[in-house]
Amino acid sequence: MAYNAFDVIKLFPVTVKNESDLSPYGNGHINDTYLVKAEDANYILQKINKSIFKNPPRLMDNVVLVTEKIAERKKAEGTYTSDTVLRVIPACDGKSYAVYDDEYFRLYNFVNGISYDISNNEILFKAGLAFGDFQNSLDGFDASALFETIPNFHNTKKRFADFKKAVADNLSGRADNAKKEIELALSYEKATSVVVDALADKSLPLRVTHNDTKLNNILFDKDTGECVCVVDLDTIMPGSLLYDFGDALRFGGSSAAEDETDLDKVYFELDKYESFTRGFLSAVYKKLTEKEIELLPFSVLLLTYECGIRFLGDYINGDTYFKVAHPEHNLDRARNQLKLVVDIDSKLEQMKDITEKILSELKGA
Ligand code: ADP
Ligand code: GN1
Ligand code: MG
Repeated sequence: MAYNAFDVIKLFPVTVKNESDLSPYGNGHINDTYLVKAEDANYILQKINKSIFKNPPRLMDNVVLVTEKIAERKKAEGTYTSDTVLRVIPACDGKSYAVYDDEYFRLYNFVNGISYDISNNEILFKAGLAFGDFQNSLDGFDASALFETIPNFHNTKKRFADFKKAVADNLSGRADNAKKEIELALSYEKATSVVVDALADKSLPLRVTHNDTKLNNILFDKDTGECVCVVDLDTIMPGSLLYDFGDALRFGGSSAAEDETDLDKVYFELDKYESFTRGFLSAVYKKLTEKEIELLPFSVLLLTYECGIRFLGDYINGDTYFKVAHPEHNLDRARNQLKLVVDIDSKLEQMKDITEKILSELKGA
């Protein structure tokens, strides 16, 4: 680490007495996150991963735009409080970020809530409501006002091409350790064009979406269990609502953590699908098109597959993208996601029946 977070925090208008008042925080795979215990309150300091987000100032323009819009909405609803709504704390020079040693940092208020890596039905229902409500809050957002922070982020055709290139280049020399997984991944090529092509021919609507709806990007009140706030706004861009639905269930619908290595413990849980879907649809069902509804179950397969090939490609590329805790971490994650893909594939009909049941309940209600 080429920087000392204690020096970085001096670029922001908060008073922190000791180095020990800053500590690594959370389980994100991308940015460096610290809890800051300042004199007046707690904060979250983050180093933005600039090898992934190539233009941090423009990324921060997005984050400021979106957080301000959400704050306005909460104020209008009368639900705004300073520790439940995410806020960018400007640096001493007034910018939404600070530069230290050629790296970009930002400060947020600490939102009083906890995040989960493994879920139960109650949490998932609330997560569904929260992501559905978040999707509604992006409605009417001018997509052209948003910078595309990672172009082609959920372009599964491009992801597949990148994966094939990783296998062909085999930069780490580790492709031989993953022959079975590569073969399985390649056999799903047909799935990769379904959503991308439908967005291109406009049979699916382009919306503004969160694009990284994993459960630990929601903060819950640890006493009441209610969802407090959706965080990790770095990938808010135009996309399909199916990305947010599918990615949330990729993570939340699993019986196990994303890096569980005992694959007998990894399967897709239909009751979790039902709980999340009930929450999500109760927030958004009125605006869904028929094609979006039809593709809800498939989107879970697609986003799980996409993540699986991203992990596997990163393993073969030599772990240049996701943070890893040990050398086989990305391979473990990829095996886990691909196991889920096969299981989800065998459950698509049941997922469809559950979706229809929930929709008819909501429409009858
Ligand atoms: P990454 O892109 O690396 O996933 P996140 O922005 O998701 O980074 O932050 C990592 C974790 O830190 C989140 O999963 C969440 O648990 C926690 N977190 C992020 N922002 C806040 C905040 N403002 N208040 C409280 N916790 C936060
Ligand atoms: C990353 O940033 P984080 O940890 O919330 C990744 C997601 C993946 C996820 C897999 C910007 O999410 O796309 O689905 O890991 N975020 C980015 O756990 O690539
Ligand atoms: Mg995150």
